[in-house]
Amino acid sequence: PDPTPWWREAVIYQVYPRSFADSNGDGVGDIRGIIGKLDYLQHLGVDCLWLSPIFDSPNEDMGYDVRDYRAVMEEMGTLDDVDELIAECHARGMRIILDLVVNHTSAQHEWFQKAIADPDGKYGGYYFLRKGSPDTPPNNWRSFFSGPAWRWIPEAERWALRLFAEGQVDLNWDNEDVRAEVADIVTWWMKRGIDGFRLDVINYISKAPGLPDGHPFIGDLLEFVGVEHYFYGPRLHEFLRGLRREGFTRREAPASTPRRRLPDGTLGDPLPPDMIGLMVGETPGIGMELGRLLSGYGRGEMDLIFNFDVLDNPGTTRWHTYDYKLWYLKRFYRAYDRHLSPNDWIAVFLDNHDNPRMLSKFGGGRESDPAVRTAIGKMLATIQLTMRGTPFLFQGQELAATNHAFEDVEQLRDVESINRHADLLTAGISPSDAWREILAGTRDHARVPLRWDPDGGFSEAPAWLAGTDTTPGFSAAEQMEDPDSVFAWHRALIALRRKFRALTLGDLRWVHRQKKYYFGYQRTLGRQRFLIECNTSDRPRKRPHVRGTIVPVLGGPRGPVMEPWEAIVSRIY
Ligand code: ISL
Ligand code: CA
Repeated sequence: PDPTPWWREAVIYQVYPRSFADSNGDGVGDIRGIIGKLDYLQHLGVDCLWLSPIFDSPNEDMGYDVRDYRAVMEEMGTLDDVDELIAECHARGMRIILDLVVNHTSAQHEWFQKAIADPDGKYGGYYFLRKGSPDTPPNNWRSFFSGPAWRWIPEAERWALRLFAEGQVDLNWDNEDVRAEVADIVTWWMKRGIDGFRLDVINYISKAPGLPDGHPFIGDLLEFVGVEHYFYGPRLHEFLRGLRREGFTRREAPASTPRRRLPDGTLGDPLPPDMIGLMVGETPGIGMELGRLLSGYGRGEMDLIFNFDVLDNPGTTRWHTYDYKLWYLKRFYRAYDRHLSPNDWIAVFLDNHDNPRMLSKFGGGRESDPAVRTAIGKMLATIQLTMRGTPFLFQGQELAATNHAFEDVEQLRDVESINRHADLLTAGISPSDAWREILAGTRDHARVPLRWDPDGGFSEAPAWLAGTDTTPGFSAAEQMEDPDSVFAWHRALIALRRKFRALTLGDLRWVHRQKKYYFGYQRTLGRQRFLIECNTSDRPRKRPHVRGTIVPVLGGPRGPVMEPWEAIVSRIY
């Protein structure tokens, strides 16, 4: 049997359901919308979908505030729709994972309602409820979405910990009933056929005993006071191992399994079920070494983690206006490559629903020229889809989606942006400076509807979040027709990965790494050897010499000069 887990060779595609496709014309994306686009995703060639939250929620944070873990958000559809989606993915040889948000629940969750009705009863222990005076929170921790990390609940005369929005109350994982409930939710979905979960802010689940004050200096550096008491808490490893064992390990057969994909591109019989569901950790602030401890090979914890250090150059955050430098990306991956053992694996991502588009961060405005936009889109895709690790594409990357030119905070829907904007104004920042910061970093850039055809095509109604790109040529319909499109390039790269395992499992050797503009490496498996070359600069550059007979398989021809942002994948014989 092949000991390589499927997800090491997979391309995972993140769907933001609210903005993917609207099947019933209410302006909100839904499950049936996704089902209607599975042929598109199969054509692109991705192996697995990850859906951002679809569970019942009051949507204070767009589904990251769950009211019922076993029900589907009304505007997105029904459980039957989800069952059909799972079966339809599997029938196409694709897998599907969901988002599990269990650091906190919605304050409207039944558990929290019971907790505040009887703070000393069973459910009171599910959360962090503290007595005290309504003017003095129990400690100095700050929320990620502004204000203290505590919310006063008058009817219970208690403070409740909430690291995110007011309506997102933190679960107390020290309580074993909470851990059992979460394991149960996972088992329930795995039985329906889900292939795993992405675990939201999973490194925050273990809080330091006694919830001590955060050190103001550490808080200042990291922006959020208190974070050192929960970003890598004392029982984190124990909780993760428990969840893997109790929740993610199959004891019951799933409703369906994906069909095997045969080398010739056709589909075979359904695969036997994976014994353990995929565990992907969203782990803000965790860094390389702690990340290895949370997801290292054979450690019995998670399979993959997201390291967010990749998203911004040192000394900057997404709220700054600056041009992302790709030499940093190279340094980031090189460091990983040196640090990890061959069986350790990471998630390779550049975009997600919480960040501005990398194409715009790197482009710095130059991407308003369609030719530049295409070149940069292809170059970033080349790096992401041939780097060592499992690529996670975010919807729209395959269409070279860029940031949206929002004009006003009224156009935004994200609670983080809206709160932060208000805070900046309260702090006396000028309106234009406040808006510049929000426009640089707002999560809504990534959340505008996917552009299916030149006029939009997401919905017949006005979308819940407005913002359709109008540049000719970049809708899905146009990109699919065009053999030179960024979509076609993604498709070709994904097909190459499937054909040549050197591009997924092969080892990686950097080439001419001291050249700042040149992003070059070889991937080798046995006698299969590939060369990946990118010119990350906006000027033509001399192509460095590489030994061997080099035959381009994507891009090219391979001249002595590299065009600005040129990317080529070649075979070396
Ligand atoms: O945006 C952030 C704070 O400025 C990030 O720290 C972000 O909140 C963090 O990456 C956690 O994100 C995840 O959990 C949040 C949710 O809002 C995000 O959409 C989700 O990806 C709370 O559930
Ligand atoms: Ca809809």
